[in-house]
Amino acid sequence: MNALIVIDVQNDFCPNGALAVEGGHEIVALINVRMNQYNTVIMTQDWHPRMHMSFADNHNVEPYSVIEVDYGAQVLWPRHCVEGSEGAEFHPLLDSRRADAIIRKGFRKEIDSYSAFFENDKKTPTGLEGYLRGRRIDSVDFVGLATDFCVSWSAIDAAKLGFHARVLLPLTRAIDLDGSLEKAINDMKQAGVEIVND
Ligand code: VGL
Ligand code: ZN
Repeated sequence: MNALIVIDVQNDFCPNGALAVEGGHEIVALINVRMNQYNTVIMTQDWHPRMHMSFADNHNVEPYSVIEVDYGAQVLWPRHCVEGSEGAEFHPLLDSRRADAIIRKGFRKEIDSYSAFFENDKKTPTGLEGYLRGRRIDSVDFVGLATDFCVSWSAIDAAKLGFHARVLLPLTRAIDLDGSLEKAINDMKQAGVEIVND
Protein backbone atom coordinates (compact mmCIF):
# COMPACT_ATOMS: atom_id res chain seq x y z
CA MET A 1 0.00 0.00 0.00
CA ASN A 2 1.26 3.47 -0.79
CA ALA A 3 0.71 6.94 0.60
CA LEU A 4 1.34 10.47 -0.57
CA ILE A 5 2.62 12.67 2.25
CA VAL A 6 2.03 16.36 1.57
CA ILE A 7 4.36 18.42 3.75
CA ASP A 8 3.40 21.90 5.01
CA VAL A 9 1.60 23.38 1.98
CA GLN A 10 0.52 26.32 4.13
CA ASN A 11 0.00 30.02 3.47
CA ASP A 12 3.09 31.12 5.40
CA PHE A 13 5.36 29.04 3.12
CA CYS A 14 3.80 30.50 -0.06
CA PRO A 15 4.49 33.93 -1.63
CA ASN A 16 3.37 36.75 0.72
CA GLY A 17 3.62 34.38 3.68
CA ALA A 18 5.82 34.92 6.73
CA LEU A 19 8.44 32.37 5.60
CA ALA A 20 7.72 32.40 1.89
CA VAL A 21 9.36 29.71 -0.23
CA GLU A 22 9.97 30.88 -3.79
CA GLY A 23 7.35 29.32 -6.08
CA GLY A 24 5.67 27.55 -3.17
CA HIS A 25 2.23 28.07 -4.69
CA GLU A 26 3.27 26.55 -8.04
CA ILE A 27 3.08 22.99 -6.76
CA VAL A 28 -0.49 23.10 -5.42
CA ALA A 29 -2.35 22.16 -8.62
CA LEU A 30 0.18 19.42 -9.41
CA ILE A 31 -0.26 17.92 -5.93
CA ASN A 32 -4.06 17.93 -6.29
CA VAL A 33 -3.77 15.82 -9.47
CA ARG A 34 -1.08 13.54 -8.07
CA MET A 35 -3.24 12.57 -5.05
CA ASN A 36 -5.38 10.36 -7.31
CA GLN A 37 -2.56 7.80 -7.60
CA TYR A 38 -2.51 6.87 -3.90
CA ASN A 39 -4.51 4.70 -1.49
CA THR A 40 -3.89 7.17 1.30
CA VAL A 41 -3.11 10.89 1.45
CA ILE A 42 -1.60 12.41 4.58
CA MET A 43 -0.95 16.12 5.08
CA THR A 44 1.23 17.84 7.66
CA GLN A 45 0.81 21.28 9.15
CA ASP A 46 3.59 23.22 10.86
CA TRP A 47 1.75 24.44 13.98
CA HIS A 48 3.62 26.59 16.48
CA PRO A 49 2.61 28.38 19.69
CA ARG A 50 3.46 32.12 19.74
CA MET A 51 6.33 31.55 22.18
CA HIS A 52 7.93 28.81 20.09
CA MET A 53 11.71 28.38 20.45
CA SER A 54 12.25 28.43 16.66
CA PHE A 55 11.14 32.08 16.34
CA ALA A 56 14.03 34.57 16.11
CA ASP A 57 12.09 37.34 17.84
CA ASN A 58 11.64 35.15 20.93
CA HIS A 59 15.45 35.28 21.25
CA ASN A 60 15.81 38.93 20.17
CA VAL A 61 18.06 38.00 17.26
CA GLU A 62 17.85 38.34 13.48
CA PRO A 63 15.94 35.66 11.55
CA TYR A 64 18.16 32.89 10.11
CA SER A 65 20.61 33.06 13.03
CA VAL A 66 21.67 29.60 14.19
CA ILE A 67 21.82 28.63 17.87
CA GLU A 68 22.98 25.49 19.68
CA VAL A 69 20.32 23.67 21.69
CA ASP A 70 20.25 20.24 23.44
CA TYR A 71 19.77 18.39 20.16
CA GLY A 72 22.28 20.39 18.06
CA ALA A 73 21.98 23.36 15.71
CA GLN A 74 18.65 25.14 15.35
CA VAL A 75 17.93 27.81 12.74
CA LEU A 76 15.81 30.68 14.09
CA TRP A 77 13.03 31.58 11.68
CA PRO A 78 10.73 34.52 11.17
CA ARG A 79 7.53 33.92 13.18
CA HIS A 80 5.45 31.55 11.02
CA CYS A 81 2.58 29.07 11.16
CA VAL A 82 1.28 30.26 14.50
CA GLU A 83 -1.45 27.84 15.61
CA GLY A 84 -4.90 28.97 14.46
CA SER A 85 -3.59 31.85 12.31
CA GLU A 86 -4.35 32.33 8.61
CA GLY A 87 -0.69 31.71 7.83
CA ALA A 88 -0.99 28.23 9.33
CA GLU A 89 -3.97 27.30 7.11
CA PHE A 90 -3.39 25.12 4.08
CA HIS A 91 -3.05 26.97 0.77
CA PRO A 92 -6.68 27.70 -0.19
CA LEU A 93 -6.45 25.71 -3.45
CA LEU A 94 -4.93 22.59 -1.88
CA ASP A 95 -7.59 19.87 -1.85
CA SER A 96 -7.29 19.13 1.85
CA ARG A 97 -10.65 17.28 1.76
CA ARG A 98 -8.67 14.40 0.27
CA ALA A 99 -6.51 14.03 3.39
CA ASP A 100 -7.13 10.81 5.35
CA ALA A 101 -5.06 12.17 8.20
CA ILE A 102 -3.55 15.53 9.12
CA ILE A 103 -0.46 15.54 11.33
CA ARG A 104 0.42 18.74 13.17
CA LYS A 105 3.99 19.25 14.34
CA GLY A 106 6.09 21.79 16.19
CA PHE A 107 3.31 22.46 18.71
CA ARG A 108 5.52 22.20 21.83
CA LYS A 109 7.28 25.46 22.54
CA GLU A 110 10.55 23.86 23.76
CA ILE A 111 11.30 21.90 20.59
CA ASP A 112 11.03 22.26 16.81
CA SER A 113 9.83 19.50 14.51
CA TYR A 114 10.85 19.48 10.85
CA SER A 115 10.19 15.78 10.28
CA ALA A 116 6.68 14.37 10.10
CA PHE A 117 7.94 11.36 12.09
CA PHE A 118 10.07 12.73 14.95
CA GLU A 119 10.63 16.07 16.64
CA ASN A 120 14.08 17.61 16.17
CA ASP A 121 15.54 15.59 19.08
CA LYS A 122 15.11 12.70 16.58
CA LYS A 123 13.42 10.54 19.19
CA THR A 124 10.02 11.98 20.18
CA PRO A 125 7.53 10.38 17.77
CA THR A 126 4.62 12.24 16.17
CA GLY A 127 2.59 9.04 15.73
CA LEU A 128 2.89 8.97 11.93
CA GLU A 129 4.94 5.76 11.90
CA GLY A 130 2.25 3.90 13.85
CA TYR A 131 -0.46 5.29 11.59
CA LEU A 132 1.33 4.07 8.46
CA ARG A 133 2.07 0.62 9.89
CA GLY A 134 -1.51 0.29 11.11
CA ARG A 135 -2.72 1.01 7.58
CA ARG A 136 -0.20 -1.51 6.11
CA ILE A 137 1.54 1.24 4.11
CA ASP A 138 5.11 0.40 3.12
CA SER A 139 5.76 2.92 0.35
CA VAL A 140 5.63 6.70 0.85
CA ASP A 141 6.08 9.56 -1.60
CA PHE A 142 6.83 13.06 -0.32
CA VAL A 143 5.87 16.41 -1.86
CA GLY A 144 5.48 19.93 -0.46
CA LEU A 145 7.52 22.56 1.38
CA ALA A 146 10.30 22.97 1.95
CA THR A 147 12.48 20.46 0.07
CA ASP A 148 15.56 21.14 2.19
CA PHE A 149 13.93 21.19 5.63
CA CYS A 150 10.63 19.47 6.42
CA VAL A 151 10.47 17.38 3.23
CA SER A 152 14.03 16.03 3.45
CA TRP A 153 13.96 15.42 7.21
CA SER A 154 10.68 13.50 6.80
CA ALA A 155 11.92 11.44 3.85
CA ILE A 156 15.19 10.54 5.60
CA ASP A 157 13.29 9.37 8.70
CA ALA A 158 10.93 7.31 6.51
CA ALA A 159 13.88 5.56 4.83
CA LYS A 160 15.59 4.97 8.20
CA LEU A 161 12.36 3.40 9.51
CA GLY A 162 12.37 0.97 6.57
CA PHE A 163 9.70 2.50 4.35
CA HIS A 164 10.31 2.74 0.62
CA ALA A 165 10.68 6.52 0.46
CA ARG A 166 10.70 8.77 -2.58
CA VAL A 167 10.73 12.56 -2.99
CA LEU A 168 9.01 13.90 -6.10
CA LEU A 169 11.30 16.89 -6.66
CA PRO A 170 9.14 18.88 -9.14
CA LEU A 171 6.35 18.84 -6.55
CA THR A 172 8.55 20.48 -3.91
CA ARG A 173 10.18 23.92 -3.51
CA ALA A 174 13.21 24.81 -1.38
CA ILE A 175 14.27 27.57 1.02
CA ASP A 176 17.94 27.02 0.04
CA LEU A 177 19.82 28.65 2.91
CA ASP A 178 23.63 28.53 2.38
CA GLY A 179 23.56 25.49 0.09
CA SER A 180 21.00 23.63 2.17
CA LEU A 181 19.22 22.25 -0.91
CA GLU A 182 22.28 20.52 -2.33
CA LYS A 183 23.16 19.16 1.11
CA ALA A 184 19.61 17.89 1.65
CA ILE A 185 19.62 16.05 -1.69
CA ASN A 186 22.95 14.40 -0.87
CA ASP A 187 21.76 13.46 2.63
CA MET A 188 18.56 11.98 1.22
CA LYS A 189 20.43 9.86 -1.32
CA GLN A 190 22.83 8.73 1.41
CA ALA A 191 19.88 7.61 3.55
CA GLY A 192 18.38 5.59 0.70
CA VAL A 193 15.65 8.01 -0.36
CA GLU A 194 14.83 7.78 -4.06
CA ILE A 195 14.87 11.21 -5.73
CA VAL A 196 12.37 11.42 -8.59
CA ASN A 197 13.18 14.25 -11.00
CA ASP A 198 10.19 14.12 -13.33
C1 VGL B 1 9.80 24.47 7.73
C2 VGL B 1 11.34 25.93 8.57
C3 VGL B 1 10.62 26.09 9.73
C4 VGL B 1 9.38 23.59 6.59
C5 VGL B 1 9.06 24.59 8.91
O1 VGL B 1 8.16 23.29 6.49
O2 VGL B 1 10.26 23.18 5.80
N1 VGL B 1 10.95 25.14 7.60
N2 VGL B 1 9.48 25.40 9.88
ZN1 ZN C 1 8.25 25.85 11.58
